Amino acid sequence: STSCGDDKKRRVCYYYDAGIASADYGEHHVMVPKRVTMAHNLVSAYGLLGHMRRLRTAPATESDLAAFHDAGYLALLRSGAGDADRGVDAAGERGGGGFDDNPAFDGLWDYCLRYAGGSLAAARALAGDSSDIAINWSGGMHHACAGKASGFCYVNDIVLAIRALLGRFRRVLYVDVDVHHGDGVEAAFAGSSRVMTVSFHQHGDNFFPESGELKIVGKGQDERCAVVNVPLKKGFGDEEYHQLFEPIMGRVMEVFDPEAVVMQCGADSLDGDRLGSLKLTLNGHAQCVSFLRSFNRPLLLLGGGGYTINHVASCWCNETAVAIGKDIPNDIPKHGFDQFYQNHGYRLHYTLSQGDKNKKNAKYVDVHKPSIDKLKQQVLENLSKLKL
Ligand code: ZL4
Ligand code: CA
Ligand code: ZN
Repeated sequence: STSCGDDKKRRVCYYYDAGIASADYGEHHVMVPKRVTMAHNLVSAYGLLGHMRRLRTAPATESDLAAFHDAGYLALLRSGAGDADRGVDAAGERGGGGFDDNPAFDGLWDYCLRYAGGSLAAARALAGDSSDIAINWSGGMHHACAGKASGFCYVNDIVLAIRALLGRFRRVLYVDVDVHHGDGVEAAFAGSSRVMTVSFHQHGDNFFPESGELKIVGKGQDERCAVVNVPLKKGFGDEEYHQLFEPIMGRVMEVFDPEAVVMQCGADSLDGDRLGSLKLTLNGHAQCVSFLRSFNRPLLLLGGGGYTINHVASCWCNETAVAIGKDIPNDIPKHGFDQFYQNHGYRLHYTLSQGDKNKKNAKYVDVHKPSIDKLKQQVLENLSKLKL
């Protein structure tokens, strides 16, 4: 069970659209939208639905998406749906780096409208003050740009949600714990002093998308640019992560003092992820949520990456419980999807045996551990120089 920062209850609303599960990136693709259904089934099996207001399923409209995306790109996305031979990168450009990352598949347009609709409905619930915390685990697609798909993301629901929040709140903080750099959201708000973006991510060895290095503020950079990046090394686990997360986010809350917080809870920063090489436990990941929750500002929780799908489902179910402020038992209740958790003895909090990859990454951590304090100091110093 996870400590919840404080015992005060929150009004939580929750978005789930069963139509998301039918989205299929292709047989061998690593992104599996059905993981959101698995998370939902766990949430339901643990009896958490009774503690939240369920948001009405409401796909976004094309004009909702046009608040950020180029009309030409949206037309391509809409028409490209169902044409499996065509990628939707760089306005239809063929080949190139990300072609297989972002396939055009049957029902793609509908999928985009549904996950974006969830993040918009959740943002509107916070803006209308009907909830303290709003959840959409199918959102969090942080790489999508105004005119192109990137990194499995076609429509940037996060940018749309933040824009909706800006109609009501003066300053919105974005925090991204996905193992990848939140480049699309950062780029969308880099010129705005009303939105600060913070991303923690694995960095180095050409890890996608390669951006998000630590920036030294004041050296040719725009000092008003409220961008914070915390590049991490392979193998970093709970201890290394939280040596950075709490001090940095504590200072961010002080200096930026946001009226609302949007958190991308990508579960690919967990130990044993198929793509990421960080080693957060379920509790280490959830501690990020409970820490931000403890500041008691309107909080939007979104999904994101996560490629070992039973870990993803466990993670987001656990974080739904954290949002509500309810402890749940480690033994997974019997339900239709429980065979997925058999390899972990039907336990939510899984432990992994030390594989080869883990041993290699452990050596990496030893080399980089001494530099964590220096990284922290640099980020804190940058924060003190920001002119907001
Ligand atoms: C796959 O097996 O690093 C896609 C993607 C499809 C199926 C069959 C095709 C095989 C791993 C990844 C060839 C695919 C080659 N299939 C894809 C530079 C790359 C060029 C494209 O969590 N190839 C690009 C994107 C990253 C690259 C990560 C994270 C999203 C998020 C938020 C996006 N792209 C190399 C890869 C597979 C695949 C297996 C893959 N792609 C792993 N990392 C990437 O931040 C949701
Ligand atoms: Ca990140
Ligand atoms: Zn990711």
